[in-house]
Amino acid sequence: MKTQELLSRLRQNDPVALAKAISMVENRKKDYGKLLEAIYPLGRTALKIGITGAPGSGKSSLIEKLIAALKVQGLSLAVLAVDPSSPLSGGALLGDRLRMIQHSNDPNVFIRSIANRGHLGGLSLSTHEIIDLLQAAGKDVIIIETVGVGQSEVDIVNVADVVLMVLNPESGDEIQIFKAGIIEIADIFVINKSDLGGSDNKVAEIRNYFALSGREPLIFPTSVKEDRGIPELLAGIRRFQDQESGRIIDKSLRMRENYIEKIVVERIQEKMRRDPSVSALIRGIGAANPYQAAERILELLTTGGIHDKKD
Ligand SMILES: Nc1nc2c(ncn2[C@@H]2O[C@H](COP(=O)(O)OP(=O)(O)O)[C@@H](O)[C@H]2O)c(=O)[nH]1
Ligand SMILES: [Mg+2]
Repeated sequence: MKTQELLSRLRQNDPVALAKAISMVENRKKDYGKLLEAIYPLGRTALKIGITGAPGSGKSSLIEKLIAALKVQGLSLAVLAVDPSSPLSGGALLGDRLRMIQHSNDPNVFIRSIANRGHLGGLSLSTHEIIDLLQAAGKDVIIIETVGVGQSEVDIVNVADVVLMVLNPESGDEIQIFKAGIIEIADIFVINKSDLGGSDNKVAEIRNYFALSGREPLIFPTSVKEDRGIPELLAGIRRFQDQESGRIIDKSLRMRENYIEKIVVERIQEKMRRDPSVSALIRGIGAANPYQAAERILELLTTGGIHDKKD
């Protein structure tokens, strides 16, 4: 498929073209950059919902319920499951729950697991790019599930309009998330597994945390097991989207800044890898003095002295 044809099929929300475009971008295949450039300007953007929380808290189970509820509204949906890549396989694991939906072969729900090769410890650049491709395809809602550990959890704010943090009534995660300040990135708290009892305590704990700052946190108890609280949560997300629309626009400007920075860093790294004078510098003075070598490389960069081998 030629890039032009791929693009026009992508714009028609063709799942085969979408999958192909994503692979092309993930694997840095020839013309991937042209394809990404050509999808702009994006006609309209999707609501991007980030879902974070400890493994086992019920993120994938909740997503399955949210999808079922959004699907009946006739919306086109996508789910990205961001997994820390295994150093052995370099691949990503898709949660069982999501695998089930994927196998249901629903054309209105696009599900993709993406390995997080980690860009400066955060979400990899391709996560941003895949979200762009999904938006070009006209998805209405994109849900991004991150494994609730490490930097990808914090970086979710750079791709999501609204961040949900999933907690459980009995979990002791709070101490950790309070301490690490991760709690601050959440727009909405979901106390899932409320069927286990004790969710009131958890709600109080979160309210307490924010009492001093005067922030009124949005908290929704849910139970996937007993199918409770999902419509309320969805309404809460929509309300947040309406009431915070100004903040969401501000935030998307900052997200764009973060995205551009990631693109620039990647392009610089690519150029450095391809320039023989850089490796000569590294092997030469770099062995004796890494700081001097770095300065010289920066000099080459700023004076346009770095050249691709191909040039
Ligand atoms: N009791 C109870 N179990 C739940 C609920 N939601 C999810 N689970 C279970 O919790 C486990 C982890 O769920 P999963 O969605 O894979 O969690 P994730 O790792 O956060 O994506 C599964 O065994 C689910 O069946 C709930 O509301 N109540
Ligand atoms: Mg999961």
